[in-house]
Order: sequence, then structure tokens, then C-alpha cells
Amino acid sequence: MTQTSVEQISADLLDQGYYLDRDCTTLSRHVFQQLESFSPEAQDISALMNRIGLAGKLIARRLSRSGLVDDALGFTGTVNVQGEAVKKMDLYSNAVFISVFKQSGLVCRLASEEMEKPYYIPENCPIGRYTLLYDPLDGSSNLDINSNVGSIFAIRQQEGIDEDGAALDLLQDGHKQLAAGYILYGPSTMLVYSIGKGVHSFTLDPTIGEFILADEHIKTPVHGPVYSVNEGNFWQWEESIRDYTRYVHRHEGYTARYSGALVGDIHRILYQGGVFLYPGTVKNPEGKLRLLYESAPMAFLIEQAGGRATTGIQEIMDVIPEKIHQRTPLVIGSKEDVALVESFIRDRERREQD
Ligand code: AHM
Ligand code: MG
Repeated sequence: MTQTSVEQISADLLDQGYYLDRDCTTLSRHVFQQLESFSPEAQDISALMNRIGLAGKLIARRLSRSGLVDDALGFTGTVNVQGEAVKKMDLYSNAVFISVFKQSGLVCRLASEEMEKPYYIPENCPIGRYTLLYDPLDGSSNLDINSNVGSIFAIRQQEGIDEDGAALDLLQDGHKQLAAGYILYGPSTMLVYSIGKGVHSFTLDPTIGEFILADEHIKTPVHGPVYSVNEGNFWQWEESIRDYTRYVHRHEGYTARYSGALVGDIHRILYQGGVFLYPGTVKNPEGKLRLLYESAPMAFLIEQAGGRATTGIQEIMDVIPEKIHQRTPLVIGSKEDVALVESFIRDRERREQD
């Protein structure tokens, strides 16, 4: 190769600098860019996100081979603290998060929807300044049909050590979250996160084993056509939610999408707008979704993208739980679409008071 052609190739590559930059924007580098610092706090958050990414890679690897390896699919035969049948992948995913944070020195305690009490990592506690809250494998009913599932996470500051498991310091509102996001295991594996400075998505490049920046500062549209709700529960809903559903059935411009995995449905709404609802039902008056592991992290994220999240009467971020596994009704997504649902709730309240 002549000198000129080497120079030419280098120049061409520099011309494509944007792509090279993007290819080199890994999760941990992005955190430093966001925080514009290499301070100890930035180092911590970057390392935390890196560990969450590692958990995502391990779970994605097992999911991609779940039909091929023994003991990946199916139930364990036990029920969790919520009374739900536990799948083998739920347990595996739960353990993966614990395992990646052991010896990290960062996280003293992990609280998950699969564990009755938070899990302490005693060797980390003298220095571990953070708590990880997570739903290790959300939408796990999709597993046996090879459909999308996800992991949801939030990071909070560790406030006191409380080894009896009550974790009273976690009974605080969503504004206490320092970071939140999810990993979507779909055709590709994507990690979406916010540290309170916008919402950013990454795609796992399996050839190099890194999450590479896909989109920065994602903004959810103020309105979208999608409404995402399990209409099989219609008979169990309050009249206001039925009123809303009748409205979208009778007006042009709405389309229904419901995947059975919150992460997948929220990902669609994040990019394309619309609203996701899991209201209270006769069986579960507070709905199905858990505040600390599902609703609050998603509320943090969607608000950072310019959307909203409410129980129908209160902002999700303002809800103070009474117990760590507390459930909340959830209405989340584009501002205008959330407001439309709220208007039906308020109308009903007004009519019932008259
Ligand atoms: P899980 O965390 O036990 O999987 O439950 C949460 C899931 C959400 O991902 C999804 O939106 C919802 O439960 C589906 O519930 P349903 O089958 O009642 O519609
Ligand atoms: Mg879940």
C-alpha cells in the first residue's frame, strides 16, 4: 500500500468520524460524558451502569439459548412473595444481578420483586453507597413463546443499614431515584437509561460485547396513537377506565398494542408515543405492577423523556410506599394521552359526587 492511499484511507475514516464516535460510545463512557466529570460520584455511576450492562449481557446470553440448554425454560414449582409462580429464568436473572454486584464495593443491598426481603452484601456495606431495586425478568410469561421480556432497574442512595429486611429507608418517593432504566431482550438487546439528564438508548453489539449508543435525548411524542392495556380485564375495571376504553374504540386515530411485557410496551411508547395502562382490577385493586421495581423506575424514565406517569389520581413519582412490594395502578406515556385517561377518571369522580 502506498503512503498516499494510507493517508486517503485515514482521511476517509476521519470523514466518517461520527460513526466511529458512535461506535466507541459505550455505556460507561456515556455516563462520564453526561456527568461531564471523572469525579468519584461519576466513577460510581459509570461502574454501576457497567455492572447493570453486564447483568443484561448474561441474561441475554442465556435467553438466546433458552430452547437449547436444560433448565432454562419452565417453572421452578415455587411461588414468590407476590404469590406468582416463579420461572427458572426469573430465579436465574435475579441471581445474576446479585452476582455481578458482589465484590463491586458499590452496592450494599439489592431489593427485587422476586425476593421477600432485600439481599445484603455485607462485605460491600461499609463502603457500598447504593441500593439497587430491580425486576430481574419482567413479562416472564412471554418466555415460553420466545417473545420479548425485560429487566427494570433503579438506583437509590443507601440510607442506613437495616438487616432485619424491613428496609424502611426505601419507603420514599420516586424522586429519590438517582438513575433508572430497563434492558429489553428483543430481536436485539437494548439498554435504556437515565441519570436525570435525559433518556438514552444503547444496543448490544454481540460481536464486541458492548452496549453501543443508539439514540440520545429521546423525547416521547406529546401524543401517539397507541393505547396499551389488557382489555381482558375490562369486566374488572372501574367505570372510568371502561369510559376511556369506549372512547378510543369509538374515535379514529387509536390503535391497540399489548405485548404482555411492560418493558416492550413502554419502549414502543417511548419512541412512538401513546399510553400504557395497568389500572386496578377486582382481583388486584392496586393493579398488578410494583411501585419500587416497575412503576417508579419507568415514571422516572418517561418523565425524563417529556412524558408523564400517574396512578390516575397521583403522580407516580410522588407516591410514598407503605411496604416495599407495594403495587400501584399505572397510567404512563405521552402527556396528552395520560391527560385524556385522567379526564375520564375526574369526570366519573365528579358524577359520583353529584
Ligand atoms: P411480572 O413482573 O411478574 O412479569 O409482571 C409484570 C407484567 C408486565 O410486564 C405486563 O405489563 C403485565 O405484567 C402483564 O400482566 P397481564 O398478563 O395481567 O396483562
Ligand atoms: Mg415485572
